[in-house]
Amino acid sequence: MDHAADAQRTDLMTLTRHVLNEQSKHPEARGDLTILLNHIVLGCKFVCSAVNKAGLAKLIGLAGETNVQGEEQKKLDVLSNQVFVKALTSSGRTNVLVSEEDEEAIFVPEKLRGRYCVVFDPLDGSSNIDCGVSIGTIFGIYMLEAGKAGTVDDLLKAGTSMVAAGYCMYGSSCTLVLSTGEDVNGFTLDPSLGEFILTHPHIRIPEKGKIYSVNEGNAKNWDEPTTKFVEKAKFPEDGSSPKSLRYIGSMVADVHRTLLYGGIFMYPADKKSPNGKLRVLYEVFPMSFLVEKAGGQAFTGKQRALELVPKKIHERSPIFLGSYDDVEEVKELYKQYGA
Ligand code: AFP
Repeated sequence: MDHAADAQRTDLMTLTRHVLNEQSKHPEARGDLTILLNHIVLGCKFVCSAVNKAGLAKLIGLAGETNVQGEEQKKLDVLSNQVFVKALTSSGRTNVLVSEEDEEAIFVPEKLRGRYCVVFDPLDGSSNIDCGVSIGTIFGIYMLEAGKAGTVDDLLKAGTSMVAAGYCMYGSSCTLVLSTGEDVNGFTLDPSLGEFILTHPHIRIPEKGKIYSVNEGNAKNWDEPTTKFVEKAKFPEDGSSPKSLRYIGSMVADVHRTLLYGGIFMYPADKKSPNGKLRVLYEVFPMSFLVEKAGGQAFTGKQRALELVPKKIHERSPIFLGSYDDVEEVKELYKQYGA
């Protein structure tokens, strides 16, 4: 990035301006998605500010509750969830919400109801909060038929029916990556303006990468295709250079790097967790949507990730996503081992 040139720029493409431009390509659009996205952006700005102040404000620490997955909830998880639920509900554009932090789906009161359903993880990677590692918010958006009161079944659909998805990473800078169905664009929060500015237009994931990203501590329980893929990454049979291993343990940060630099991120099934760890609705689907829109692939070990139809709102699935050729190699291995 040319910082000197950036400082001179006067024509800033803000996220709102970008979304309005996208909206103008659809004359039938009434601006509802734009309004909804503005409320999501507000939630992201609030959480970004809370994450930055967490150490000072003594927000770090256990809230003394556990979430539906039996994991310890941190205060920031609780706060972020409340912020997003309120921001989404008050937008007047949402209908059914599913949050990682709430066991049951949330049905928006009739007077505030709109056409969109939102699935989200308000603060993913929260076990990294205490050591200042990047964490993030992940979201996916579905649209209901006009006038319909939504049900949970409206969300138990293939990921291909999502209309938009994105994430916001709270890292050394606050970056929001969004796709409303066409391309993928990245925006960085300018704290002095309080605006997300387009800094990564038309993100395309390199066709093949030099990085693999996985929790290798689980290797003893992996299936054969995963084991073989990682072995080939370290000891290539074709004389090429070995791949580098990078694993943060925070999906938003690992996927963000994968989108920009290429490579593969995986959370495979293993003997202890046959469905992997990551949740379909608010981790696997939104990230798979973004990776596909950026030219990559996302595979569960059995099928294209976005074609999976979850049976429960908090269902988990194994996931391999990233550069097209790297995921293709995983698919070949699953074919070969008949797994
Ligand atoms: P936490 O929210 O409990 O930190 O989990 C983060 C996460 O859901 C996802 O962001 C990571 O990719 C993955 O779990 C890391 O899992 P492992 O710690 O098992 O590698």
